[in-house]
Amino acid sequence: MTSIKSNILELAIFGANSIFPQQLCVNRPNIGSKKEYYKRLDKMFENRLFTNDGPYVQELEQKIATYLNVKHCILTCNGTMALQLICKALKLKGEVILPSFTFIATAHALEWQGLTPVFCDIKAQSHNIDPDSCLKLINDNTSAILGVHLWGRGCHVNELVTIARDNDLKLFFDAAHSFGSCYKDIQIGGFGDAEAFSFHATKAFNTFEGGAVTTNNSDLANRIKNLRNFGFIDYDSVDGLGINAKMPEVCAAMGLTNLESFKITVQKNKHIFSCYSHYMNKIKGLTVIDYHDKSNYQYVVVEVEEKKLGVSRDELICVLHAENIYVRRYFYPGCHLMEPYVSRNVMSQAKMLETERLTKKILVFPSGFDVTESVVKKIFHIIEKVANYAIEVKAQLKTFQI
Ligand code: T4K
Repeated sequence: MTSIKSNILELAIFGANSIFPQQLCVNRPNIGSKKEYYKRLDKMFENRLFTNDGPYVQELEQKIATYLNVKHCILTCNGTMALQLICKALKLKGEVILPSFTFIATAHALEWQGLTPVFCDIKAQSHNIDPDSCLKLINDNTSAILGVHLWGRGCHVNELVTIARDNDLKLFFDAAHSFGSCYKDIQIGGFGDAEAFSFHATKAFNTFEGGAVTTNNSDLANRIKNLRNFGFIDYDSVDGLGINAKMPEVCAAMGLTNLESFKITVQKNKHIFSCYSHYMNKIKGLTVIDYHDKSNYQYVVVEVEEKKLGVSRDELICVLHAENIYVRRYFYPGCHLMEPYVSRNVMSQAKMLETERLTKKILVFPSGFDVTESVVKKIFHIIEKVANYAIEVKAQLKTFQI
């Protein structure tokens, strides 16, 4: 009894100090060589070219297109805008089908373009859009399918290509998580009509804030380039309703710098991912979601089985947050259960059985350069204690406020 007590008393929910003095976060930004970055900034200050398709933007576009093996890369101010530019350039109307299990920006981008997001379910194993669920939602108002390569795992591209072709629909992808990832050994970036990347600070490859549209369609690329810059087609003529979606030079300079160290970032991510897999999969009730294709390994996603672990996903979050381990329950509760969509009774459109099951089980763990094998080991020991003393932990959490 004494050893049981001393063991659980080491947990912060029982009053001990948090195991980590500072918050350990999901996806801390990766930073390449600061020296190289500052050199680029010095040059930018000398040139006084800060934005509007500057030299760093052009250089980064060309380097990304080469790296992703796609004809065109158009950099944008963020991933949400990249999605919106694709919608506008493809002249989409009416309804667009997308998975509910995604970051809310995927749906909001459609809504901002006056389109109606229609949510479909996902496949349990892949966490990605279920083509059968998608097929059932197609009607005369549907203009496109928007697949999401969640966690940097390619979604069911081949099946979606067939559905889009057979139903005369546009097909595009939210590749926000997927820079450097593959679908069936092919680099993500050239699938469908276009793909949208996010280069937000939390992504494997970041430009502080930023994003890109990639496509093999030259006409579409031209239209997107013009739309990104207010609709200007030359020095002073405008041919349509454009917007300001440009990436500034400071961000492109960060992108060029981070691209140089991207290989190291992925190696480091892969190492940390394998540490998590090694330790967490030892705990009954935790399963680390594996990557089958080449990936950037940015997201460490774990499914929590309450019956086997002894505590629920949300109880585990309370314990870990008290220890300064800031796990996240991305993308709870699913877009269809968030405003403005939940008030529209979109639930009648499709059953979201897998989405709703998964959003109650998922935990994303801290990753990035703060996380080392010894950090993962410490996290493992905390969860091991939780599993071993689940009854005591549950009882304590009833009185505990975070
Ligand atoms: N589609 C999908 C599937 C997406 O996941 C996203 C964005 C988009 C589209 C839209 O792309 P963008 O328009 O954002 O380019 C974050 C990001 O803001 C968001 O970009 C990302 N997905 C989403 C999955 O995660 P939050 O609300 O979780 O961010 P926040 O501020 O809580 O940051 C997460 C953790 O990262 C924190 O615990 C601390 C750490 N962090 C964050 C920032 C910004 C840092 O350590 N340093 C930082 O500078 O949304």
